Amino acid sequence: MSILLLTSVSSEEEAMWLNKLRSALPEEDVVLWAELSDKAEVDMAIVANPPQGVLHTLSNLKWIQSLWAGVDALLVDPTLPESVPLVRLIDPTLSASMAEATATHVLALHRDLPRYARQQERQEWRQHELRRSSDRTVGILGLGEMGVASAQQLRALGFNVRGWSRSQKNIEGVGCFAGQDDLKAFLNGLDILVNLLPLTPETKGILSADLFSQLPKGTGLINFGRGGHQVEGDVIAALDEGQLSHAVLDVFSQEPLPANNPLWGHSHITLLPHVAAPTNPGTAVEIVADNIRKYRKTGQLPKQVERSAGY
Ligand code: NDP
Ligand code: OXD
Repeated sequence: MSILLLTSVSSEEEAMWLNKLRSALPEEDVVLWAELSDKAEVDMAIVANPPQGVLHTLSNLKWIQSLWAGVDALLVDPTLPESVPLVRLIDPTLSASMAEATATHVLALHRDLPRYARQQERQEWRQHELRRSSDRTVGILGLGEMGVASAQQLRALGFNVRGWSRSQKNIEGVGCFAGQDDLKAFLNGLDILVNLLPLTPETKGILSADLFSQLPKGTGLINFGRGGHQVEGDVIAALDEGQLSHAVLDVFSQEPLPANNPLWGHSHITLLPHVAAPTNPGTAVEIVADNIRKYRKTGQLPKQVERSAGY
C-alpha cells in the first residue's frame, strides 16, 4: 500500500515535505498525486490544504492525517469521505510556538507598544501610566492545545487569565468558563481578548459587534484562530469607536489578504501574514511518522477530529 502526500502548497514546500516523510518512513511508499499509478493502492493520505474532490476518489483510504492543526479548510470539502477518520496535527512544539506568539502580542498591548509607535510617527514624547501584569485580565477563547499552552505562559508572566471552551475545564490558576451561557461573564472586565478557537459553524463570525459590545471599552483584541472568526467591518468599526483599542490580526478570510483590504492601512491594527504558529516540519514529520508506525503495528488510530463538532 502507499501513502499519498496531497497538498496545495508550493512545489518547493511539497518537495521538502516529501523528502522529510520519505526519510522518516523509509519502509513506506510515500508518493505524490502526479506519481500515483493506482489510486486503489493508497490507504493513507497526509494532507496540507489539499485540493477539494480528490480524497473521495481513493477507494481504500483508511485515514487522513492533516499537517495543520486546524482542519476547517478540509471539512468544507463536500466530497470528503464521511467514513474515513481524520486526524489533525497535535504537536507540543506548535503549542509552544503559539504560546510564545500569544505572550509576545499580549505583552506588546500590555506595554502600549502600538500607541508608542503611533506617537513616534508624530515625534510625540508622552508617557502613559505603567500597569502591572497582575492588574490585567486576559481572556482566551478556546482552551484546547493552543489555548492551554498560551494560558499557562500568560500566568507565568503574572497576568490574570480566563479561558472559554465548549466543555467545562479545571486548569490551575485559570478562570474557566464554558458554553454560551458563560460567554458574557467571561468577557466582562477583560483587558485583552485572544481568539484561539477552531473555525466551526458555531464559532464563525464570533468576533462581531455583539461580542465587542460585551467587552469593556478599549479592550485589545488578538485573533490567531481563523479569519472566518472576525467580522472585518465590525472590527474596524469597534476600533474607530474606541470600543477596541488595538487589534492584532494574523488570520483572514482571504489569504493572502488582498492589497485593497482596509485592514492593511488601519493605524490601530497590527497585521501579520498567518505566522503565529507555523507547522514545524521537523517535529510534525516525527509525530506523523510515529502515528503511522503505531497504526501499522497495532491498527490503532490517533485521536480523531469530531466531524459533527467541526474540530
Ligand atoms: P483544539 O481542538 O485543541 O481546541 C479547541 C478549543 O476550542 C477547545 O477548548 C474547544 O472546547 C473550544 N471550542 C470549540 N468550539 C467551541 C464553541 N462552540 N464554544 C466554545 N469553545 C469552543 O484546537 P487547537 O487549540 O489545537 O487549535 C485551535 C485553532 O487554532 C485551530 O483550529 C486553528 O484554527 C488555529 N491555529 C492557528 C495557527 C496560526 O498560526 N494562526 C496555528 C495553529 C492553529 P472543548 O475543549 O470543550 O472541546
Ligand atoms: C494550522 C495553522 O492550523 O497553521 O496549523 O493555522
